[in-house]
Amino acid sequence: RHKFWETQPVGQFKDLRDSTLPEGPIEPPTPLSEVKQEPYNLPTPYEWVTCDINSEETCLEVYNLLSNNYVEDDENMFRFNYSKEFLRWALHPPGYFKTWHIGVRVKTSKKLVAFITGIPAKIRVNKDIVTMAEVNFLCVHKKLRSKRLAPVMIKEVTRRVHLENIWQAAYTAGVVLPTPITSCQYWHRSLNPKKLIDVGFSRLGPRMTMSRTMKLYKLPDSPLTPGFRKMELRDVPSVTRLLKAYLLQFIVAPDFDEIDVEHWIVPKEGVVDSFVVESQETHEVTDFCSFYSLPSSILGHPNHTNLKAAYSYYNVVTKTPLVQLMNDALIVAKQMDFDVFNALDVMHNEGFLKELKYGPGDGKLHYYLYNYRIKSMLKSSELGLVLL
Ligand code: YNC
Ligand code: MG
Repeated sequence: RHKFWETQPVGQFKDLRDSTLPEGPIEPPTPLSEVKQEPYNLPTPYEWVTCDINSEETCLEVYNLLSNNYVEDDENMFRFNYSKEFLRWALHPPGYFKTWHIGVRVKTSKKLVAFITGIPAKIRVNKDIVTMAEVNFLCVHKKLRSKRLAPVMIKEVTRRVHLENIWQAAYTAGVVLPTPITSCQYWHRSLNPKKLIDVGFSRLGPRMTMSRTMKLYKLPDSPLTPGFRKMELRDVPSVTRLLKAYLLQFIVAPDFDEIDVEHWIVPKEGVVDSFVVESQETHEVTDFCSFYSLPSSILGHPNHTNLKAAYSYYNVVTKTPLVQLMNDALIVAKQMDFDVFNALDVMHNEGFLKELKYGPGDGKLHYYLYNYRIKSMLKSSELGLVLL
């Protein structure tokens, strides 16, 4: 059934009921001298390249490949449209390896036709902190699909991860592979219901008119929580403390330090936004919320070409009710002209989704670990990890 994945050190479907298998690495690391020194072979028309995302020209080529060939919904109405600034942010975290940004070009024309990336991350699984690669942006040009190029790309990124003495990875996919550590669902909160209905993202509910729908999703003009403000660089220590303490309760979660928080959480215009609640009395930061900006292209619509979507990232409360904080997140996202606010049912998100009028999406997002077995599948609420 899975000619490639059956050969890889991942949890296999046949082992799912076997609770005697130990938690931890499936295969031990091999000595670095035994890691293959040359790249895997590609079909002769193609060559490997390392993509320098700092180069404006290369970044544009990657952007163009993804914006035309990356993930679409099941009905092919929308396609992710990651911005160049977003790609630079996503691929340049602290300690990144430029060799993990891998392209495939046509030898003769130099056209970029495939891409895959890894970035390093410390991920805690139960009590163990494991250095992993987060693998993302696997993309093969539409005209080169179903030629078994993807397994070669995955083997090559694996080889380059091994060369850095890293032996585990985390990744997500919309498809079921051997075997998910958890399967999550996206929920969607309309901010601009008229446009969402016009473009076919959502439908008018039964016995609902457009004006009733617009009233249903109406939000205040500005946030309601006293002390709610945009996060600043000076908030990094307190946000890191809040986030570290919060993430400890999940079975799989990143292990963030201040350097990571400065990269991943501090607002970056058009890419990631974060807000804190500062106590009016003590001036301590007691809560924060964050979301990233990932628009989708609207395929074949006469009037609309782009859907502005915000994605819930990491949110932590210690004083403000979670529903109130996430309502303020909706309010500022609406002010910023987002059309929809999306959230997975991970962490404590189930505590605000229904209350704040999110509706369930179709399709699932499956989370995977490479070369790391866990004892049993997690509930989505036991997962503390959001991948971009
Ligand atoms: C996928 N999304 O099952 P079997 S997510 C992993 N992730 O293998 P071919 C995938 N594997 O089943 P195509 C996959 N999709 O025979 C398919 N596969 O064992 C497997 N789409 O290869 C599939 N981006 O080349 C099968 O398929 C084999 O030409 C078939 O290419 C696939 O980034 C793809 O959805 C996805 O661009 C590139 O369809 C193509 O169809 C495409 O014949 C649109 O491949 C964009 C899209 C995927 C987004 C993502 C995470 C990727 C994780 C990869 C695994 C990383 C493992 C860890 C490595 C480091 C390890 C260390 C240490
Ligand atoms: Mg292929």
